[in-house]
Amino acid sequence: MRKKVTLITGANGEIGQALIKYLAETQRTAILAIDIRPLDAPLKAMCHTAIEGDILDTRLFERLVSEYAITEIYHLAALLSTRAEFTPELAHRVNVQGTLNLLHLAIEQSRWQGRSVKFLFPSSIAVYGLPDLQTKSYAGPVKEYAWNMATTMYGCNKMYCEHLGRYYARYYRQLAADPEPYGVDFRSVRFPGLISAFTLPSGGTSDFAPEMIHSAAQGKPYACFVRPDTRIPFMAMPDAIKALIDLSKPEKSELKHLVYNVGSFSLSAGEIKDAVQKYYPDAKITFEPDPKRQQIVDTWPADVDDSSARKDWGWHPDYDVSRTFDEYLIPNIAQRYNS
Ligand code: AKB
Repeated sequence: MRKKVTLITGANGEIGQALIKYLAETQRTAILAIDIRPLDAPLKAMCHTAIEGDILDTRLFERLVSEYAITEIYHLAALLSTRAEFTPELAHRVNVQGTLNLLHLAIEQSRWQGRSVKFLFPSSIAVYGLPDLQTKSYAGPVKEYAWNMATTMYGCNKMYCEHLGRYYARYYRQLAADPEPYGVDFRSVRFPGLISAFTLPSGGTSDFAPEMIHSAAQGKPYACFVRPDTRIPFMAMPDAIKALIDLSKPEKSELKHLVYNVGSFSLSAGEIKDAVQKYYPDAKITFEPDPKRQQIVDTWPADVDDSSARKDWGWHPDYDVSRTFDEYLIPNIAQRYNS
């Protein structure tokens, strides 16, 4: 008998670590974790199996298909927007070919299991590309179908992988003599900038928010790489996990779309500074915009319209700005740096 597992790629990443902790605490699912880097011991102990592996290694997936019954996949591995701009071809390989490898694994598992494998995919506000600040201001909270003009390799990758997911869900091998019996049960949320109290971001262009907060908590000065007026949507990491879990629950037939915006709160970098200095009045926070990274964030929307997610599967965030700082970030970050 193959062991029934939930597969998590990017297990060592910010979302991966938070998801493993949540699943280990709340669900009976056995976790098969994959990351290019070894998992820390406490995280590894929460998993049935933790593999140090590459999502580009198809031989690894051939082995996994023979050993496990993978009922659900959370495909979190990715090179984020800033890092991807230094190695765009590598980013494409990891972000797109890696996702294709996982979708193919899901199809093979769906055939063998006789039912669709659930495939949760974190997309991003990076798929949006507002042409200028005036349009960004007028656009307000954007709908899923608006301004899909990504300006980064990462945003292009996420947009294309949304389409790949739709293809594997509804049109895979559509002309074959033997039609595909079960497509992949692909489900995706477009995340805003995520802020974790327990991990530090790496390689994102929305990272100025968590970097500012964690620097203040360590008493370190922080030079913010965007202007104070720069506004994008953000979300506390617990709500990101809630969105993935809540989207995994409905019957496929209850979901009108495969891709949904999810939002929580929209803040400018200046407002984040004010919120941080409420708790760390001596925090030395300056603004030294990096024109190239600024240009990327200026194409991202000030906010997202998540009414479809609220209507179709009851999405609502648990953490608004105040609760994010008061109950989640400040107490946990203080513990992290003062223990
Ligand atoms: C990034 O900054 O690249 C990510 C994202 C907004 O998807 N955090």
